[in-house]
Amino acid sequence: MKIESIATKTFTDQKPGTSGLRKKVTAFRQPHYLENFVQAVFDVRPDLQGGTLVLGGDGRFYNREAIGIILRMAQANGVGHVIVGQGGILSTPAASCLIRKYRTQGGLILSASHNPGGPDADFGIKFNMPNGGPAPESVTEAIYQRTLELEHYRICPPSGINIDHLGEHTLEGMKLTVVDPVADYAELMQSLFDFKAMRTLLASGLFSMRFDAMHAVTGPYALRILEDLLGAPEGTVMRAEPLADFGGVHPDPNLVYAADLVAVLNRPNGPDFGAASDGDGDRNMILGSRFFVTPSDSLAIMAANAHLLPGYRQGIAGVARSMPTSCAADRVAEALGIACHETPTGWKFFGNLLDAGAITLCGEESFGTGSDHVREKDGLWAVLFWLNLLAVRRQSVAEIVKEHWQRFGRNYYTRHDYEDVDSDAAGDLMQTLRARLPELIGQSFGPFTVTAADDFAYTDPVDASVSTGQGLRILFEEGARLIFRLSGTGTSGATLRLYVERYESDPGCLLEDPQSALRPLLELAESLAQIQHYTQRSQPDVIT
Ligand code: G16
Repeated sequence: MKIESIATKTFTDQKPGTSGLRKKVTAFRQPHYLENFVQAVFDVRPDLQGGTLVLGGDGRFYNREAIGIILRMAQANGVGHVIVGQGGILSTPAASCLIRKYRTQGGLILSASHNPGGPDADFGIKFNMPNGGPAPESVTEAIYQRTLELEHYRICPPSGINIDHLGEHTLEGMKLTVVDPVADYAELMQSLFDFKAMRTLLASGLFSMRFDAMHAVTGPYALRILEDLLGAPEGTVMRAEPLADFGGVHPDPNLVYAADLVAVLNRPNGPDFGAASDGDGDRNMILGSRFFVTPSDSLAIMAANAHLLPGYRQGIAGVARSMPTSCAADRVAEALGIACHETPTGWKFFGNLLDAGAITLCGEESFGTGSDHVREKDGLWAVLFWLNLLAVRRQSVAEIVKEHWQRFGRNYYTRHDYEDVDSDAAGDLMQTLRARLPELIGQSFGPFTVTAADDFAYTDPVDASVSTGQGLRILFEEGARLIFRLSGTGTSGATLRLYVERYESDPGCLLEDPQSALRPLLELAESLAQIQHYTQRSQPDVIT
């Protein structure tokens, strides 16, 4: 076997963020850039030598080229077996499913998630561990350190293997299996949910749904599961064909970027249930007829109802949410007598808790929910969870949510994003506010009295690792919170996220518009942090 050792130069910007290395396609296409990062992964994960690697991505621009390069590098680095999705396609949760099912030594997932695709848009790569979850900070840091010192990478010449052909291929020194990207994942979903009940609901003539795949990776998954296996009528899945540039749409399932779906659900006599997923299929948005379910509420409602679904009939061990996610799930956990863990933003922080059996469900405000079935958040899983729930409870989405608020109270919640802000200005805002935090404690601002203010730090209860600098929190009496964070997933400038929450238990005050219910806190956030001054924006780019 011919192995070439290619001289590379050091790149200083390959530090993974919230979820792997995300950069512009133009950065990844610089000579040796992708190769440098991939070689660092092989160097810090020696188990891959002679081991099995799962490989796939969300089909965005540069996916196929990158898969070709990684296959040649895997061969040169002595990987024994690569399992690749047909055409290089794997949704992020499906990749996690394959890593776990075939007990592999890990996986490389190519995606910039909800960020746009195309030659001038975004790309990304991350390594997932043998448990199927994103590498923890200790591993991403080791990969980063290795990228800084690498001088050569190893690569074989192109093999001419066609990754569109299903089945086993033998390359010199390495086995390659091209798998149907959907089959194993669909089988896992059938083990968790009551497909018969969902089929009955969809065939009843009393219910209809729409799923927006946003021209991203979930198209083939949704077509197979919703239309083929569950019998939903053709056309239920909209924008089903995965495209390298996502058809020019921003594949982020929220009220702004999935506006077409929202419009369908807002029509008189529109569908009863609507859902969307993102570029790589791990995020979800849940809608009812003229009704939006916040991801934080969705997690709480899942926790309160999990026992109604086959995969969770025995109850849930515990629940976890990221720190900026609303505290709605905490109230359910308390009622169920189970623990609710608060972790930093980033799915990787749930991994240890899931592996230890401390939690069954977890979720984030950033449109991510999941369970112990894989080690990634899972968009279609969340959609099936809700569909199964609707089939069991035979109520509308809005009725289920409103009943939940009546029982547990409502955590009014919103997130305001200021995108592509000047990085220095965003840093200054955070630094100035951080310095003011100690003096805020005990102060009252109108009806709000500050009980605590800090820069969130987390000690993992399983391995005692510590993560600091995870977001500025200002906590008020009676469950109100203001949180400021800089995103770790953007690819240009800085994105400031402001998260605002207030708890309401008065049964007569549960149906207000969140933006008005939270207005006084939003004004307080502006006066404390001078957002307009630092960002030079009069309003956020995205409100969810
Ligand atoms: C990633 C992470 C999530 C995180 C989200 C937003 O999601 O996996 O855990 O909540 O980014 O992170 P940030 O606020 O730092 O931008 P995805 O869907 O992009 O992989």
